[in-house]
Amino acid sequence: MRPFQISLRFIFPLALVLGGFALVMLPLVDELTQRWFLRDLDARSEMLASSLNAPLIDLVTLQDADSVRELFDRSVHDAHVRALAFCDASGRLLYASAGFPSGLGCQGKAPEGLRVTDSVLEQDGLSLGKLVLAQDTSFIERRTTEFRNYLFALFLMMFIVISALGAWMAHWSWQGWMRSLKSLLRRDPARGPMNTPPEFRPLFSDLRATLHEIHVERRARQDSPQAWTPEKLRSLLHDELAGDQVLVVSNREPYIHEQREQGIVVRRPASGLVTAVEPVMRACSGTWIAHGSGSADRVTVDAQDRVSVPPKRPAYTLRRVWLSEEEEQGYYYGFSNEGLWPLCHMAHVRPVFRTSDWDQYVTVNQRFADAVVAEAHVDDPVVLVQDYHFALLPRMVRERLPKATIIMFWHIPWPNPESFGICPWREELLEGLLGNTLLGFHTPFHCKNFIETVDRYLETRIEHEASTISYGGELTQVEPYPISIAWPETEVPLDVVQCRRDLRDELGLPPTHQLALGVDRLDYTKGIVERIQAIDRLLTLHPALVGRLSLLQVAAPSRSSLDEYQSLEARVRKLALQVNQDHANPVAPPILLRIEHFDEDRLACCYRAADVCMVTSLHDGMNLVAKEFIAARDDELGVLVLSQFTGAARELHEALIINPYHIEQGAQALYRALTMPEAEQRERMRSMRSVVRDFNVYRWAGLMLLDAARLRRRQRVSEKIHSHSRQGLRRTV
Ligand code: ADQ
Repeated sequence: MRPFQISLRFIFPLALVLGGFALVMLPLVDELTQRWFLRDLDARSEMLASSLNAPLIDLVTLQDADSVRELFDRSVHDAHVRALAFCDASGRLLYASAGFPSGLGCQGKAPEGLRVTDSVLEQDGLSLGKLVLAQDTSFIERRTTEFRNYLFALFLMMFIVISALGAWMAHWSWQGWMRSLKSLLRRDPARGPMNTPPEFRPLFSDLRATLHEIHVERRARQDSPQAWTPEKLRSLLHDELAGDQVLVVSNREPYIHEQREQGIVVRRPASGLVTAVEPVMRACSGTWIAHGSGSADRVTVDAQDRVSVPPKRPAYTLRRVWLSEEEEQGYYYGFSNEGLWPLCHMAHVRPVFRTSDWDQYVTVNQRFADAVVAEAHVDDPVVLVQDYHFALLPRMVRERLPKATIIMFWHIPWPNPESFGICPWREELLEGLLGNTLLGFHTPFHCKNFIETVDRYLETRIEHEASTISYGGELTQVEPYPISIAWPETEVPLDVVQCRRDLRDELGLPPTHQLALGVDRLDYTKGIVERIQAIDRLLTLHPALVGRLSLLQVAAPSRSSLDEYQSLEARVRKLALQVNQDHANPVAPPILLRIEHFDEDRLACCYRAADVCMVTSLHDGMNLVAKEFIAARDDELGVLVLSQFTGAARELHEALIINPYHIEQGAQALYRALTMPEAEQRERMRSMRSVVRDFNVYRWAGLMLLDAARLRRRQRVSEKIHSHSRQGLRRTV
């Protein structure tokens, strides 16, 4: 059908052109042929007249009427000469051949179908009279019509032949394109750029990249997101990974036991990673292996270094791994946070690489890999490795448990190959990561950067369209899985009005005081300095807001033993002080800086009490604060100002998106947020809430585990095939 439609697009213009051409040409051709025939007749009549001239003069002079008539009758045998006559000088008809029209005479008008010409006969300069020739012209009309018909038939034939040829070519080309496109869509590995039709070659990689993006997006949209709940995740684990052991490895533990004056307390760390992985562990009752960092951690574990968590309603096992101070310094603070963290974030802080840190990184990765092997009571557990602290662990586990399904999620951005290339141990890190079965990033862009980095520094085979990397005979699938939060379950929600009042009371602010909120770990990637500068700029531009607006910045202390973080804290404190001095007023300081960890409920209350939430990261894998703010706002009010350099900006299009480096722009966005009508706030918030509710953390984990289950099934089938063929071979031998 499609080639036929394409052909019609060609046939219609062709018919118009040929039809128009025929309309113009046919009358012209008619006229031309008539003129040719008449000229031919005239030439013939001249020839006849000159051949009759001499005998006729003799016979007329002799007045031999019979001979004249005989001469005339002989001459009219020419097909086109109907009759001949002779008129004397006075115009009297003297002789005429048989068939000379009676009424014609010497001066008469020729009837239709006849052409009359005459030729003067002279003797010695004296006119004897004239020879009259009557020629039949009816054949001219007949032949012209015939010629016109032939010509018309020729045009018609041309039209039919060209149309048929065009339709055939369209059909043939269409079939070829469709075949190529289908094999591209089918991701036919045999169809590399060289086997693609030449017209597709320039588009080949674009087409494949686009197809992959469409595939990812379609998969994201088609998986009935509303249905992703803890129950669905549980039943997925039950259906897809029934009986399989699930182990999680992360640096940060989900529960920290601290020794305080009043006794042992349990703390949950401020970490996006913990927020995201905890619901998975609750759902699958597995084992979480993490660094025991709390002062009371050792006294709360059993003989195998295990403790059941969450403390109030135990659902899974936490296995603690102990690190010496030196190890923690080198592996965690050194290589992970002074090396890899700045290496992967474009925040203009230089990475520091020390061999001693690297050595500790290798040792600790091995320690955790040993713990995984020790905790595994099957030979093919599902191991979920979290983050950049364990780039080497996947290969270490793979060497000891070759059948394990190792899934790793990289929670921070992946830089471009040039940036990554400055790491002295880049090949080792990449080899470690290629021990994974599945490697996840937040965005397709980070996946692309990773694949390009591998391509640059290792000898691998990369299938871009399938997003797989083959290294040393093993396959790693690289996919984007945008992380999210657990949508708050419908317990009795906190009252927004109450939260607004309570928080303002606590901060000593008037009830109508406008509040912007920042919640982060105190990290240089989060753009806290730029946020305070934007407030400063706003108050300079709109002095009427002084005393009516404050930024509550809640910054959880983080990595505070590192110089870079200490100087950040000092800078933030100094800047806050400066801004508060510059815009001093009797009502409230513009910057309310709280460098402390807030518990979950207190944080939820802050989100609800705020008019604006400011997420101004200079670079961020995802940023969960943005999503937590949205989830907390069941009143559908409040505005999110969001940095374009966060993964979240790819999903939350209704936020006010800013470039945090552009302080002026940040101030303008903040002003727009503070003055935004409620109707617009509702519209934006409603739309973002539906995104965050549907694309929640259960879906993040679910999609990753579904992919892992699919890869696991594939691996089991191929193992069966191998073992059958080995048995067959043995029998044959
Ligand atoms: P983080 O860099 O830690 O996470 P983010 O995603 O914002 O950044 O998560 C921070 C978490 O800590 C949030 O759950 C937040 O509520 C909590 N938090 C922050 N400050 C707090 C405070 N003062 N008191 C209490 N809680 C606080 C890394 C990557 C991110 C990625 C996550 C998840 O850097 O890009 O989104 O992992 O993959």
